[in-house]
Amino acid sequence: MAGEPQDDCLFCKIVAGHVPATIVRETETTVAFRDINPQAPTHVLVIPKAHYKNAAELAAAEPVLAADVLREAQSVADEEKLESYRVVFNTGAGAGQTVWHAHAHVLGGRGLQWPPG
Ligand code: DGP
Repeated sequence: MAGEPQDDCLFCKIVAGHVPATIVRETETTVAFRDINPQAPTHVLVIPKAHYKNAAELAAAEPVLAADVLREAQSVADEEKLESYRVVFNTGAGAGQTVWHAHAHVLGGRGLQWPPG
């Protein structure tokens, strides 16, 4: 069920501490950890602890929690001293989503091209 931990979800396992991750921030409702395959000098994923399959489902079900994720993205950028950065929610396989637990990519520390690939 949406919002409940899923046994087969990698990011739920990171939230539970069953899969290791380099956690950089944690709040009551969110976890931020370094991406295993970084695409920039700073590449941190911010996730809600509750399981929603993508950002749209998260925002529809729990808008306050979606705002928590965005606030944490800013906190990561502050801690990493990023003057400019990008927050990305890949939504759907065609956009590159591979993990079906909502997550914000926080990317920075290098110049970022627009439009993205
Ligand atoms: P996306 O492609 O938008 O669904 O992003 C999923 C990201 O998750 C991708 O950039 C790689 C990252 N990732 C996948 N497996 C792991 C893992 O086991 N640990 C960490 N830290 N990141 C992972």
